Amino acid sequence: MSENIANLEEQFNRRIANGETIEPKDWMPEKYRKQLMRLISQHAHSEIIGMLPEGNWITRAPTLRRKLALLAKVQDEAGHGHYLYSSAETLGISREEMYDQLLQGKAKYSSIFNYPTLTWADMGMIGWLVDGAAIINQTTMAKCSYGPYSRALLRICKEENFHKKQGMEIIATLIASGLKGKEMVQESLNRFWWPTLMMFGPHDTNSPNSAEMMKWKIKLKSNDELRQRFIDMTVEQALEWGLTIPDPKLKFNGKIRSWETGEIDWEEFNRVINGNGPCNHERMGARRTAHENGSWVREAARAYEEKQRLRNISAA
Ligand code: FAQ
Repeated sequence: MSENIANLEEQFNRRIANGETIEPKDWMPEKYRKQLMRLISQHAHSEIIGMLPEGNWITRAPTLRRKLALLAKVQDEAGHGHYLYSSAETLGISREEMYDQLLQGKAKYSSIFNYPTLTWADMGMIGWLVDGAAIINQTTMAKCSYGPYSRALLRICKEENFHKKQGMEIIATLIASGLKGKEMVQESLNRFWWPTLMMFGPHDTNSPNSAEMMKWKIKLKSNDELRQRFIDMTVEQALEWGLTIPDPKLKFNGKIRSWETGEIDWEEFNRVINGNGPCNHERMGARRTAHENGSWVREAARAYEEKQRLRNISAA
């Protein structure tokens, strides 16, 4: 490493240690840039793919009020994808490159969106559990060292809070509607509980990216710490509703005032993140079709841009 780079790196590390925010034009180590591109683009892809499981229920929402709320939620997720793609672009990667990585299967997106949404209760479950897990992860990362990501997350978390509340309201309404409603909620919880715990990623001891990301304050809490925070909060909510967490090993440890769980099925997790979960092919197929169907919009935008460029040249 040249002396100049070593100096820059030392200054950079000092800024991180002082809790300063790194902005796009600041010097940063190449690996810091690469880790952020990977993280933010995966997050953006998750928001866009994450529209599909709920989008599936827009036409079947039980009332107009529910339809409006669901439609707005799915639109919000598209908006989150856009903030995040813009935030990743500040690191020097284009939106086209990120889409290509997704469509070629080179970029990951959250495992949770590879599970089907079979009943209306799943709309409540996604709001309560999936948005709930996302909020725990993202409110922590909103204090991360990279300015554009941190600012995008602040805004996203405000909206995710609404999403969680509308999910909890769906669940509370179903439970209050009587036995059948509560059975629907329980059946949905049985399917979504373990995949939601997987959203936080592998155990800290098996997480190859964590050490570097924590050193640079991209991640501020580890995968296991965040997962435990989610479990402790959510188990109490489930018990309050009279629901059963589908984990025979679940028990409260009074000494540390925390819930201990059974082990996640890591084989299932690896299958899903490597493209072989229940809906991976369907989700990627839907994205590819949407991308192909949207090609005329991209062509029209490019033609308009070129026309404006030529007009500006002739006016100059
Ligand atoms: N799914 O070394 P680590 C939402 C991969 S948004 C798929 O621990 P890292 C809103 C990981 O990428 C949900 N892949 O990785 C919404 C890495 O692979 P790579 C998305 C996973 O980055 C609600 C490898 O395993 N949220 O829900 C998963 O330090 C409702 C090794 O793992 C975010 O993206 C997984 N669950 O930590 C939308 C938040 N876990 O890249 C619609 C930001 C791990 O080396 C409807 N992301 N992998 O090939 C993060 O906080 C982190 O990326 C983690 C993983 C914690 C997910």
